[in-house]
Amino acid sequence: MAGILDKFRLDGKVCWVPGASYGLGLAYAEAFAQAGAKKIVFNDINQELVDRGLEEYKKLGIDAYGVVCDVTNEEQVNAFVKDVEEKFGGVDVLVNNAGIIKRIPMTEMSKAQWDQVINVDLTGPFLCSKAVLPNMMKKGFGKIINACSMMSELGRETVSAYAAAKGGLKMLTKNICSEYGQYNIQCNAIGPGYIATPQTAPLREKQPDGSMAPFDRFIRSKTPAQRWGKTEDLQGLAVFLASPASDFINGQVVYIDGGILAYIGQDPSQLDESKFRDVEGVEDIKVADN
Ligand code: NAP
Ligand code: GCO
Repeated sequence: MAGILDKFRLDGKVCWVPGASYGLGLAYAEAFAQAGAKKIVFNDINQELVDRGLEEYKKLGIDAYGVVCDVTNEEQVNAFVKDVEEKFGGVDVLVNNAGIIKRIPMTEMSKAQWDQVINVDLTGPFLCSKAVLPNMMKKGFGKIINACSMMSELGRETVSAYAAAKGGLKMLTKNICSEYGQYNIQCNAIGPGYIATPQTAPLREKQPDGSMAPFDRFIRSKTPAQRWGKTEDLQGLAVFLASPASDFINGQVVYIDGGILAYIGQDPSQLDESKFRDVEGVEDIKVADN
């Protein structure tokens, strides 16, 4: 008799994770493969990153398919989705993971910088979702998981474009749920807290004297767990939202933040560094600023 854990399996499913050469996207894809996914497909914005990703997947024993595709380029997105339909039968699970951030005070941010963030973080998920929905509607099955954020709920200095995009992505999640739930398509979002990846590496960089970055101390004071998240902390939720176990969950943002949104925080100067359960072994890939 099939047990409850079978509901968390992804057997036979083709999973597409844009921007999965490293970071959270790679972690999601690895988890999907372990949960039995038939094929992992991914894209990144240049061949060097795609090759890097293919290397990583090979090391993990995952036979992934990766090509260059910019999620802001509708022609490239549609060509990629058609390619996957012809090669592997179409996308069953889409995680709209690709994202950038620009940390610039709004009064100093150019329109071009604003547009770039909105294009990748909000228009990209629109284009990728629009491309996969027709096949999902035909099949009568589909999972779309958006990469929301603390900034889908909260603001902070210098991240106006990112927060606007992630807030919009929360509402796009609800709208895809509303419009396509009737086709047995579920659209939810993962709302990570502060996770140790290349995107947040600048926030954790040690000071010249070797002391902790002020923002690092600040985030630990806002997080009951007093630590940054690790990419593997999010794998279980990603598999859950991609699997039949979540078929009656739709339009939700599930926050996985170590308690940040529930906690007013404590005085950073009162933190006892000896108690920190540090995030070891996080490879902070130095990536050029987007
Ligand atoms: P990351 O380390 O910066 O990785 C983002 C990935 O997306 C990279 O592979 C990047 O490639 C790719 N990408 C960027 N622009 C793209 C485009 N136009 N087309 C295709 N791929 C593109 O980010 P992360 O920390 O893993 O985060 C992944 C997602 O989760 C993002 O949407 C982020 O906003 C969200 N998130 C992250 C955190 C966190 O604390 N890390 C928390 C909440 C939400 P390039 O290297 O070429 O840019
Ligand atoms: C920042 C961080 C955050 C995280 C994440 C939090 O500069 O505040 O990059 O935006 O990436 O989105 O959930």
